[in-house]
Amino acid sequence: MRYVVTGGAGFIGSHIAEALADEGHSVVIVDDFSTGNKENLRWADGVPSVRVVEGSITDISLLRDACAGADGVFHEAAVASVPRSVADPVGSNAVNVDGTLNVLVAARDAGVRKVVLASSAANYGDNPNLPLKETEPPRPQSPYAAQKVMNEYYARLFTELYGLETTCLRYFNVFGPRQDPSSPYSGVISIFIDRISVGDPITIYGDGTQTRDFIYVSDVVRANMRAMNSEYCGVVNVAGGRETSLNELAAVIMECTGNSSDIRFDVPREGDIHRSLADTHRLEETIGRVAECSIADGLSQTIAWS
Ligand code: UD2
Repeated sequence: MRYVVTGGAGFIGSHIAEALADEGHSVVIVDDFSTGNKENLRWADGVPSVRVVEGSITDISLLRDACAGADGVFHEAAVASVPRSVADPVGSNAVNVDGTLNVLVAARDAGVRKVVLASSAANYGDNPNLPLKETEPPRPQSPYAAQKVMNEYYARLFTELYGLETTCLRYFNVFGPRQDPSSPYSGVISIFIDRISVGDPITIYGDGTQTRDFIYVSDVVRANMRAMNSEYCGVVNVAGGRETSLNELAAVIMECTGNSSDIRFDVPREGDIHRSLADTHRLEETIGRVAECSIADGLSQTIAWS
């Protein structure tokens, strides 16, 4: 089979592309290398079944070329930052909404069977009805979340209007190798591992009782593969269905690294969600249970990579 992975040099996209190549598929990676990086593609060096197309999803002719002859598209490219979307709603909309529309049009016109799209738990906003079910009304609280909600509507429309199969995967807090720890808004696990590994202090915003539903990147890859092969079209949570507090997380990382770091507590971040937990019934019923990796095992593998 031939697959396109947009954002294929990014954290999640590069793992999907690598898994596809390992399974013997031919892969076209589309990435503008704005946040993706060439280091994430070292595994592709000299692999003839992988083609890298450098360019943006805002360029539809580039996407048409990439989608020619493809069976499926994994759409991971995005300006995946809430604070950047707040600072630049127009710029992030151009990539996250117009770019996604380009991906759907290019896939439709090339006769692609299915597009699996990266969506986000951000769509739920600060919703106290835990565990969060896909049937909850979206409550976007940032341009980024509004853009991801729009992606879900467009995906559904393309299925209804044009028969292009689509599944939108609402990722919760994904972690693992290749996640970049360099920004203050990087995933908390990448930041904590970066600091604790060298004994530097970590900062917990709030009292550390806030929870997240963390999922290891290989499990997210598994969800993508299964979604591509499933006939189900719609929105699906991708999460472990487990709540872990920041205090627990810091303790487990210290245990796994064998290091200890001072913990500084600071005021909660503006707009921070207190608890997050996914309902995973739809995931299990439509594409199967994917969270095979425990938090501790995922952390060990991430620490080994870092
Ligand atoms: C995640 C997504 C974000 C958006 C949001 C929707 C990531 C990296 N971000 O944000 O894109 O989809 O969900 O709800 O997946 N924290 C600390 N110390 C640090 C860094 C973070 O205490 O040095 C806290 C932070 O205040 C929050 C928790 O850790 O309570 C998780 O932070 P995050 O940035 O990893 O992810 P989140 O859930 O805020």
